[in-house]
Amino acid sequence: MKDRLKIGIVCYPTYGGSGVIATELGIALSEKGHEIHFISYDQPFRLDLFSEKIYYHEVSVSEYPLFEYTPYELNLTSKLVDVALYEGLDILHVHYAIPHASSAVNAKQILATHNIHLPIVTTLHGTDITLLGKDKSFKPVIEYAINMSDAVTVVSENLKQVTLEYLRIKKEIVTIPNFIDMSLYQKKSDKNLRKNLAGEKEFIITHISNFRKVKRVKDVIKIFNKVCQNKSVKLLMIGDGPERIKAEQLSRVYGIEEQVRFLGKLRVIENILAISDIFFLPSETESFGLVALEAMASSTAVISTNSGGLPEVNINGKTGFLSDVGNIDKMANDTIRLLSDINMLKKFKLNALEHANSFALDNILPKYQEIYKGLCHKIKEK
Ligand code: GMT
Repeated sequence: MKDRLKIGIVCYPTYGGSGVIATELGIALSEKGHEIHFISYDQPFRLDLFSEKIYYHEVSVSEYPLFEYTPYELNLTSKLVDVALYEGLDILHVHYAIPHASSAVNAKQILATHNIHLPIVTTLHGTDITLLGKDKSFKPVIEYAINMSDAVTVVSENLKQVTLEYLRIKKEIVTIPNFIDMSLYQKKSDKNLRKNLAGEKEFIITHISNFRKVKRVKDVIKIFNKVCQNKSVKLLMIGDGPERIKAEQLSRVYGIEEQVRFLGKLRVIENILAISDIFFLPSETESFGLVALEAMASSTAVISTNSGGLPEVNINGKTGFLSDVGNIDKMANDTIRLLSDINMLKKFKLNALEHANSFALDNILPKYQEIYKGLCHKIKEK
């Protein structure tokens, strides 16, 4: 088998964990000498560097008067066939079940008619199973795409259990937790930035998400409102999405709008996390919670729900506190408790950094490389 592979990576380019993981995986693999071909409908938002080992192929969508709904999946399938044929891909790694895994399976079948056998690795990230997998109108396609993939990985033990519970899966599912490039997150706290965003004696609480319903951003404001009555605090809200307006309105209703800053979709979050004391993630469900890991890698304690894979990331009573979904009082009380005991807060921040270290890129990357190697060996044997 070749040491340096040509790897196609399909991901969503938008603000979200699966795109971040796919992009950082591709960058890390390119640094190990592999040639990476990203395929998406837009440049992945964290892919902002030039490297001779990284290529980006944009999927353009065909407009046709007959199409009331544009069949993106078919454009993607054709693009995958094209890139695989002309770039000579050794492996295709798709992030998110639909339409990425289903298009990849289609492309694989088309390529087989050209006598090309392209192994497909599918990584499930969460909502593709916890939301879409439960939806009858997608379920057969998701099951088929997973079962027809050559290898399937999930980002947490919880997601593995949920996938096996909801879907009829015949394939082995391997858990490879999300990872983090620790070197990016150990920035020193920028005093000027801190001074611009909060008073000297104020603690900084941060929330970062795509502001979808599943993130329960109104809960962020509700928890913060209770904390505000006890402690001197600022809340930094990073990201954007459908629920932002509701969160803004709620902060006005509570009269705490001066205490809350909505900073929009920042591409760089490390410097904000470096000045944060506590990170809020009160999600309805979270297969892993990559953003909590990013906060922890920046020595920030986490107040989160206990749903999905979050307990695998945020260790209750050690790196932060966990609560049932919607338990605003407990999340607020836990925050006040932490902010009232500086020694405890310091200890939690250190624990958070230490636990984040166990998800360091160098520990996780070989797990993906092993899967690629195994599949390429199989193809050679055929
Ligand atoms: O959370 C989102 O809405 C974005 C979503 C995505 O697909 O980008 O995130 C999912 O994948 C991340 C990376 O594996 C996980 O860390 C998130 O927990 C997961 N989100 C959910 O399960 C809601």
